[in-house]
Amino acid sequence: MFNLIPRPASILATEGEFVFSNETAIRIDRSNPAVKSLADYLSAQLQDALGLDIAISDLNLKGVGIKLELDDFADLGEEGYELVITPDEIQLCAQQPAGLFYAIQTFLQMIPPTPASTVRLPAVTVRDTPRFFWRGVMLDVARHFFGVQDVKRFIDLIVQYKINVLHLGLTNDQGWRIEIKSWPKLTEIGGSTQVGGNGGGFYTQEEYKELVEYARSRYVMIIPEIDVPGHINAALASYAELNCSGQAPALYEGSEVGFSSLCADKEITYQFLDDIVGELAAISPAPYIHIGGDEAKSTPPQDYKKIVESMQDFVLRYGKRAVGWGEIADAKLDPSTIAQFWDKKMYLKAKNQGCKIILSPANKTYLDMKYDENCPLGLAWIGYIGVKDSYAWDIESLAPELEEKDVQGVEAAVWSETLRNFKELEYMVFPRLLCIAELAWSSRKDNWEEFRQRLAAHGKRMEMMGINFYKSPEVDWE
Ligand code: TNX
Repeated sequence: MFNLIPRPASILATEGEFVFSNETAIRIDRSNPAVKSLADYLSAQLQDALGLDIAISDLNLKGVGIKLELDDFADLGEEGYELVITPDEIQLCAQQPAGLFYAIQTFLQMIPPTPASTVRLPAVTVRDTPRFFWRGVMLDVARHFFGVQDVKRFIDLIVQYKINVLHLGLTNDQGWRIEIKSWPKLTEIGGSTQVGGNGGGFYTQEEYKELVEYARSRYVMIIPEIDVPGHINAALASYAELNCSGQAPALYEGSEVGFSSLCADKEITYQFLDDIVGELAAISPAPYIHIGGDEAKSTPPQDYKKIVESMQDFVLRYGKRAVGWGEIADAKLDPSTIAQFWDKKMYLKAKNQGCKIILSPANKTYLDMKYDENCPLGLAWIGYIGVKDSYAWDIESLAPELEEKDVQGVEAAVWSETLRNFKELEYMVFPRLLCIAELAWSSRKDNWEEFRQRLAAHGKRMEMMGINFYKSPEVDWE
């Protein structure tokens, strides 16, 4: 009926309809600051969607309205919600503020993208809880840098589909994007360029905190990634003493992978990692730090283990849990560490060490892969990924040895070697991110035909938001 993405756990049509008017107000208990700011958010979004100035009034006052309420709904958990539309009122209820935020996202998707002068919503009861706690997307800001404004827009776009983790790839061969005060040349030198030259950039710690706060207010957790021991040329170019040879290599503006490595035999390598994790832990409230670990093709296996294990130790010592790409399972992992699986059966070694797994299979979730051979952007090393490809998979088809409980969640990845600006990024991310979001939130019901029809209705919505999405011929866009 409403073409919601992700599909809610249950949706039941009831009698009648709710009609918006000038008297429609948002009604809340003003003493709760989280609810108050959710009401402000909803009011601003409705202003955009309907052109109606919707006041915020007190829960106890009589009148037609949209009620936002926290109550004791234990079965809704941290993020679940109930959304009830009747002819008399609209109720958004949850146990926790995050649940209310998702009720709001669902509600906003119910409003027609090009509303008539009088907006009517059919009566309905929605009860909804997520499948996974970790519904993520990784944004590579190292290959091409995306500034604070771009990242904020990205957050605004992804939360509509109930994504709650933004993993920022802050370092790579081509750039170091986060200020580290004890190692200032990382950004002075290492942040000065990007793929193809022309630009570069980095976040100061203040800007990073601003992003974290912006994300937090939208119930998104930012996970910072410092990729070691490979993908490290930007740091090696900034500090000669980090190199085994003692010589700094040139900055790198190409797109190859696997050629750089930290030096396992040097004491300074561990001082460097300790300093970075310490500064990062101080500005990042998220309980996880991502340590990379992928494609370290120039690091001998013994050195790889030594560096990954030390990095994991620093992360634990600063009170965080480590996340790393699947390869880290070659090292000895703490069971609290999470392995992000992208290829082959990498997940088995991690599972055998008692670790949880994040599903990011490259052939389904790497949103920098071309849609098809005509796609002007993107890479194709794992093949093309059409919209249906990113939708039609699940744990049992992908990783039959894993059970639902082994899986921490699902994460898409937006590598940016070929993505020079935000419009190009949007083209690769949308609509495929909606497929991943559905997989991460909705209990599974693999039905491409049904999903494809719901997706068709989102074309107008994405247009209204100015998203440069790919109008895939697999979907009959409305
Ligand atoms: C693989 S698989 C990478 C990235 C590249 C990406 C390009 C993995 C964890 N890393 O370094 O940017 O492919 O598609």
